[in-house]
Formats: sequence, structure tokens, C-alpha cells
Amino acid sequence: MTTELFPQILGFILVAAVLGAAAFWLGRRSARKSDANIAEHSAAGKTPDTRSDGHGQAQESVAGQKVGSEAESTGNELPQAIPSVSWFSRLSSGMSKTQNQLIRQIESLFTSQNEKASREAILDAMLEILVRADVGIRTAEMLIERVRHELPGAELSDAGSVKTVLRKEILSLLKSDAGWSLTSPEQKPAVVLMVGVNGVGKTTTTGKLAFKERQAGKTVIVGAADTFRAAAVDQLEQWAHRAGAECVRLSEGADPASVAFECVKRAVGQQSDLCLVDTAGRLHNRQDLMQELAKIKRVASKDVQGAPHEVLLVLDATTGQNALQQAKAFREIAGVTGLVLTKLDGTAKGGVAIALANEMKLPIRYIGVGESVDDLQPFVAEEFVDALFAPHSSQTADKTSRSEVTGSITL
Ligand SMILES: Nc1nc2c(ncn2[C@@H]2O[C@H](COP(=O)(O)OP(=O)(O)OP(=O)(O)O)[C@@H](O)[C@H]2O)c(=O)[nH]1
Ligand SMILES: [Mg+2]
Repeated sequence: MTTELFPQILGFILVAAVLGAAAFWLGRRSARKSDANIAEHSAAGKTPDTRSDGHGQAQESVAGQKVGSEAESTGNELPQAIPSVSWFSRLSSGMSKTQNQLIRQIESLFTSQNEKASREAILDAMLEILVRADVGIRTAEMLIERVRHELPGAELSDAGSVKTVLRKEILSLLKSDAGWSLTSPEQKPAVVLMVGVNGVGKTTTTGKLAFKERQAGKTVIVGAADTFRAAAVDQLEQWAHRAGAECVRLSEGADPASVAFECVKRAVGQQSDLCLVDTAGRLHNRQDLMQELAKIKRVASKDVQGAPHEVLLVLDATTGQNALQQAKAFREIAGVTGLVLTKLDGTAKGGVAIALANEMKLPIRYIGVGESVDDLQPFVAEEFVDALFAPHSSQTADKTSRSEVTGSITL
């Protein structure tokens, strides 16, 4: 009996041994995978307790700033932003004031009350509308010349054909570079300097970019080189904490260039994908402060050849034409490589994007239409133009009060 059962018992033992070995192997494999994930996350973003300042807990909140629809992060996991509203809706809604100032006003030139207006009167009024939306006189004149040329004689008689010409011309001025990205596998770390005048959104944009890059799985170190104000450092640290990025801070009043140096050095040591350096706001006509920026740039290049790879000038769209003056000064002194246009949501002067693209010959890399992390996105010319020329909707019209649109044009 026992001898008869022997092969079956042996077979059973063999099957059990094989199954046991397989279970053991699978268990080891998943443990190794989770170790690797933890290692990757901690390389990317240290918990508050391990940050350079040794201060431990980050501030609980930064006045008026929302980190998107994301939940509170422990700093170790990758940030998750779940946009509840699509980017195009945010963009269209954010640009509704500019749209009303520009496109709705142009449409109003072709209503029945203006049907007796001469061709030249319509072109003059159109020029005025473009200038009021901060497209800038040079760019506005150029666009009107294109309309004049493309729509000879009676062809300039309806809003549709005018908008088609303007849309095409504006799009050709705004061209965006689809292949561009802030980080690249060939350049580790990519060193990026954030510059601009006071209050334009440099720190917020630095935080949002850190957050986005972390979401994309990149390792990020930010440098708080605005050492003049402790609050500015805390503000950036808060963003870094939420993003799961390391924040380099030195003592208050320290040389901003040393923060940049330390930030780049650590990014090199940890083979980070991105080193983002936030700088203090400075007036473009203050020579000493502009020289300080030049020093930050020089120091940033010490450990990484070609750094900084990008100098992003942050411009506040609500300042309209003044943004052009800032861009000119910063381009000369700080070697700006790209623009970030913030606060498009707060203004009817969004036409400044067209002036910047045409007159500065600098690419717009990102645009911002609000305070949440999802409100900053890479600039895509087609999207911008689509949002600007989107058909009239009661929702967008309601967002702009009459006082925000500068007078309607009467012919
Ligand atoms: N509505 C709106 N507000 C924005 C946008 N971007 C930034 N802000 C707000 O602008 C304010 C100033 O932003 P900061 O990031 O502190 O500006 P900053 O350039 O770092 O300022 P300084 O360091 O003082 O020079 C904050 O309240 C931001 O939330 C945007 O696209 N839309
Ligand atoms: Mg700041």
C-alpha cells in the first residue's frame, strides 16, 4: 500500500516544492521593485527632515497659493494633480478678458450700425482695438497691413474673413517649438534660472515647474536664491515640499550666487534631472542687481558646462507693454533664453504675447492663467490662438465686466 502510494506522494512533494520556489521568487522580485521605487523617490525628493536647512517641518501654508487639485504630500511620493477642468477650458476662461477686448470688439465693427463706415475707418478702428489689447503699435500696424493686403476692396466686409486673416497672421508670429522640453536625458542636470521683476510670479512658477517635473518622474532640486527675504525662501520651500523636491536654502542675506552654486553642486552629485534656481525680483534698470544676476549665471556654470541651460524671464501679462521693456533689459544683461507669461487670467492685455513674440524674438515657453499648479502649462501657439478666437460663449462673456473692456469703438 505504502509502496503503491510512493510515486504519488513524491509527485505531490515535487509540485509543492516548485510552487513554493515560485512564490518565494515572486515575493523577492516585488520587494526589490518596491525598494527601487523608494530609492528613486528619496533621491528625488527628501522628506522635510532631511533637507539642507535642518529646519524640519515646512510652513503649513503660503498665503493665496494653491498647489492645484493635489492633496497634501508627504514629500516622498510623486505628486499627483488631477485636473478637474481641462487645460483648454482653463485657458479659454483665463483669456476671456483679452478675447472680449480684441475679438468681440473686432466683430462689433461689422454690425449693422457700422455698415456705412468706409474701409479706411474700419482699418483704423481695428488698429485701435489691437493697440488697446496691448498688441503694441508696431505689431498692430503690421497685422493691419496684412489684413489690408489679404482683403482688398469689398472683401473687408465681414468679421469672419478678418478673423481668418488675423488668426493666420498671429499664429505665424507666435510659433511654438513642440520639441522643446525643460529637461533632457542628454543634459543632467538641466540648470534653469528664473528671473524677472518683483511680484511677476517667479517663485510660484518655480514651484509649479518643480511640481510638474516631479509628476513626470524627474528628480528636481530647487535653489532659493532670493536670500533677501526669509518669507520668499519659506514660500519656495513649501512648494518644494509639496512637489517632493529638495530645496537648497542658505542663511538669510547669504550671497545668492552661493545658493546657485550649492544647488548645482548637489544636482550634479545626485545626478538630478533638473536644478531650478529662483532669484529675487529686481528692477531691470538697477545696474547693481543686474550685475548680481550675471554673477549667479557665472557661478552656475562652474560645475556644469553650458549652465544655466535656460534663463526663463517671468513676465506679468497685466503689465502690458511694460513687459516688452523688461524683456529687452533682461535679454541684454541676463541672456534670457525664454519667456513665461503669467496672470493672463487677470487682464485684457493678453495681446502682449503677440507683441513679445514679434518684437523680442524670444520663445514663450509657458503661460499661466491662475494660481493653481494646473494653471501653468507649456505654451502651444495653436491652443493660444484657438482660445483667443473661440466663438462667443455666455460663460466667457459673463467673466468680463463692461468696465474691463476699454470702450467700444464707434465709427
Ligand atoms: N491670477 C494669477 N496669479 C498668479 C499667476 N502666477 C502667479 N500668480 C500670483 O502672483 C503672486 C506673486 O507671485 P510670486 O511667485 O510670489 O512672485 P515673485 O515674482 O516670486 O515675487 P518676488 O519674489 O516678490 O519678486 C502670487 O500671489 C501668485 O499666486 C497667474 O498665472 N495668475
Ligand atoms: Mg519670489
